[in-house]
Amino acid sequence: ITEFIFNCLPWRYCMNSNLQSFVNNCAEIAKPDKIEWITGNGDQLESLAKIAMSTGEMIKLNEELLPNCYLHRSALNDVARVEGRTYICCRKEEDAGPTNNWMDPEKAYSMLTGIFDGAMKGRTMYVIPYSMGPIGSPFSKIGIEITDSIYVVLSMNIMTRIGDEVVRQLGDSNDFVRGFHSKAELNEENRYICHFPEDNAIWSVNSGYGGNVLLGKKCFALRIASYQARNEGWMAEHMLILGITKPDGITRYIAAAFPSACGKTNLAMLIPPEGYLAKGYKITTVGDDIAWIRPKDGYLYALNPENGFFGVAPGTNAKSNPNALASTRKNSIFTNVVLNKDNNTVWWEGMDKNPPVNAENWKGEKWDYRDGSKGAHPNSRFTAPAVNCPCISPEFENPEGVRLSAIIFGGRRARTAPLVYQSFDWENGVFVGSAMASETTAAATGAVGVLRRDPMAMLPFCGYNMGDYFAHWLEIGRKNKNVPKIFNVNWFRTDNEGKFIWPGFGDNIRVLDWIIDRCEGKADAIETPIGYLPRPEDINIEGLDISQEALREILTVDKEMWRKEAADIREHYKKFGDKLPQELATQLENLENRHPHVL
Ligand code: OXD
Ligand code: MN
Repeated sequence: ITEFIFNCLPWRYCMNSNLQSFVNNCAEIAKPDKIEWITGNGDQLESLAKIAMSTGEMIKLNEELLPNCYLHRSALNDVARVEGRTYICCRKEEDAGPTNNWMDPEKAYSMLTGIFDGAMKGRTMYVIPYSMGPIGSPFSKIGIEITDSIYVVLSMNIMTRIGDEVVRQLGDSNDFVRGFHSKAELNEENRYICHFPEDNAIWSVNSGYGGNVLLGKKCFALRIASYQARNEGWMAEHMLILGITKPDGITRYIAAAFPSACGKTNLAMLIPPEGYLAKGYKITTVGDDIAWIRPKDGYLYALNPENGFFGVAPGTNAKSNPNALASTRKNSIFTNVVLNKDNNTVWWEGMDKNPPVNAENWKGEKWDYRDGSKGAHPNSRFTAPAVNCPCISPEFENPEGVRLSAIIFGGRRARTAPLVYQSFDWENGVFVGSAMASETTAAATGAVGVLRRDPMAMLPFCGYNMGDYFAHWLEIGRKNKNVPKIFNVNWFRTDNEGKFIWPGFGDNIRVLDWIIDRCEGKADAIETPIGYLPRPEDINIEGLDISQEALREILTVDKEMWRKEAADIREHYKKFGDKLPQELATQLENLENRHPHVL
């Protein structure tokens, strides 16, 4: 069948024999009725949207209020990343490491070939050429995703740069990531997200959830790319990138790693409070989820490989993140949110205080908010083009990336971690990142609110042995003289009633301000066993409703809690065995030893 199909293809696609044989092989296994190449052309995308509307896969929303926007509902059993079914398939189990599921590549290919066999019968197979990063940038990399889902095609069009131009850029090169996706029957039992870093390949089957199927995102830009980055001397990280412009008019750049659904999008799009705006502070967004970071002249430069935002909808509102909300007002796709039947728009918990009365919940059932049930799924999402974002950085398309002043780690910790601290140096910063912990969220299946160690927020995304990953971080610091300073933040400390102490959102600029001043040697700090902390008076709380006492509380290092923390890190480190770099073992000892003296 494939010979016939190829005869119908535009000639330029036939130029690259590697590409041809990849598509051929996938078609032979999945046996689609038809193959369609995605050119990126507007007419093609529009007609695909029409097909998706006719099958119910997408619901067109109000053209006046939400032009060119759609609602998509996933299968009920398919609403988040499935870490338990996500595999790194490399030849040696040790190379996947203790934090990844591992499968032997031969075994994985043979099992998956069985599941993919005939999975696209009666369907069209779409071939999406895409670039992670601006097309042609030396930072960028090309992928080809094969899929039988129009939702995937339209979402990839938002999240990446797709189409003919990418194929032209690829030329006859064999350097592309081979992504093979089929929703198959959306059967949970046969759902697999498998990565073959040694082959530049990803096979994803029986899911339609963004994080599992938009293969450019987590699968390529983090899992495969982290492996490539280690071999090639750069870094692929789960980080937002923002620019902070100070009253002096100079913009500094910060990258920050927080686990999924801990506010990366909110921090990346922060709007400073009035007083700060008046002084001339401004935040611009380079990225909200992924940073590809390369050393140059001893500095680190970061680029966002994505072209859109795949953000968590609940809690996004005109106050918490007006920029994200504005980004979703056209050319966007919403997944698993509430449908307002009166005006054909969408709603989610935390959007405003007026849930629609005539509405359908994320499952498509008639929904009455008064019965107390949630209308949107807690992991419901928007997929919005970056160009829509009012505060998108002028450097967003810069093919060289932006030079980083600081790297921030953070997570949700009701206790223990203070509002902010600075690591003693790069090596100590790597220690801080390696020990990062956060209470789990709805972004992945499993229990919510459980504390887990999530090093550099990469636990679910590191494509190789995490011990080697720590070593790679250390090496980057050794080889580059002007690496960013490393900090840790925690916006989520609660009081005895469980209420957040720090206001967060726009007021987080008060902390970023201290961070930048520290980078430039302009702010004071006190030395504690865990790093440098601001004194309460070093954080500007003008116009804030927080007492000095409360601020003092979130800026203290509790001796007992940190003793427990150190013991828990020791436990966490055990799983890396002799892959744990000696430097980090020493860092832990240093932390343990500093306690009796300083506290
Ligand atoms: C995401 C995630 O969707 O981390 O960004 O799960
Ligand atoms: Mn993420």
